[in-house]
Amino acid sequence: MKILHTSDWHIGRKIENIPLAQEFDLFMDWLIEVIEQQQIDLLIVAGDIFDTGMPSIAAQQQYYTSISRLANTRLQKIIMINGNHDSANFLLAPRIILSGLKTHISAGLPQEISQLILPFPEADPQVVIAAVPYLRDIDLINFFHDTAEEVDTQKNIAAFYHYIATLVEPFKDKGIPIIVTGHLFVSDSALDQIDRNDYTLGGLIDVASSQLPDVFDYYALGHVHRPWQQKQKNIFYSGNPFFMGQHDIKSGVKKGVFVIDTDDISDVKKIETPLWRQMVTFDGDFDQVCQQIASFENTGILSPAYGFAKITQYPQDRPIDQLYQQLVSLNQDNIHILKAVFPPRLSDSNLNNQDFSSLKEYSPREILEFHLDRSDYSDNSKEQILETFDELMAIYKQNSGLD
Ligand SMILES: [Mn+2]
Repeated sequence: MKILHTSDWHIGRKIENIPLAQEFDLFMDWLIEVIEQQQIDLLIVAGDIFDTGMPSIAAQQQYYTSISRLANTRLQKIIMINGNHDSANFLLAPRIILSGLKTHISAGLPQEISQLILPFPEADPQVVIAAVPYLRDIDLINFFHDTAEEVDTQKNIAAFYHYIATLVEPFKDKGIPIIVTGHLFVSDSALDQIDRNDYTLGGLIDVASSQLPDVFDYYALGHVHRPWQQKQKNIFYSGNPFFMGQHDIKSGVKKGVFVIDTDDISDVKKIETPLWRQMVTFDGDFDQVCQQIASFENTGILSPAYGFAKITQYPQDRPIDQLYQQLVSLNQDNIHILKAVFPPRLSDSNLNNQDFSSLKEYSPREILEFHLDRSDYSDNSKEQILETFDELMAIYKQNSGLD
């Protein structure tokens, strides 16, 4: 029995208002080819199916088209869980129709937790999938009957996985491999501080891998966008299948999916996805960035590549809008500059004296940082203000479909 693990499709995602629909379509073509070539029987999608809880019509169309295409492959079953970006109810609404398309949706906690345990094939199981969805605080509080003072999300998540471990024990005793899913942030030293900030956005609590049970042969996880594995606990993040923004560029790790064979479950294979759309960052003073952009060669399949520029210094006698226009007009066949950040002019004592037309070159966070730098707050307070800001922005983006 062969299983393919992928996650974080973020259907409907846009960067700087440009939809990543073409990238997703190419991914789906590729995925279907891989399913046939590798003779995959089961597909697991570990959450963040959509980018937002109420996806656009175009995103919904892409989702249902993909499911019907996948159902027409050799796959016997598709198991999807919700992520922190998804609305559980939205995913569950068509579940009866989707069950006719080989698709099982696990989103939110059912009344009977044992319903999360899916032996496969049912009559004579060769593998058991414990389809644990994204665990929201409220689900866990209800499940553990916590009072307000007792709430400890970190402890609850770990305890829930230990409870699931007791449910799969009879299968484990028969030597049947157990795969558990999840959409959570397992923190370990391999993830640096920047990643931690990215992944605890939206209020996700980090759980140390040492707190999780040992019984599972494979944790098929979503949430961390970089492919990542922790062998001691069999923890695997497939990551998102293609570049979805600036944070994907810095890791330098190739995107992909994981393939598991129940005949030898410890032998996990990563299959890299092609580089459909290359994304790059340019850093330096204005002339250096111009040169980098002008000499850039696109190695992605789609043209142009997408670029993000961060300018450290620039001629003080020219308006930022003009410099910006110069940047974006360079090498347009190869590279499309989605965003260029210019630091505030040194001559300006505060933002009030700035040419406000250039404010759009800054992210809201950069404007806040600019003000904090000039404030009397302690470093500690500044950090707390920025953290609170990040949390609010994540909630706002999630609810409004921006990002
Ligand atoms: Mn995600």
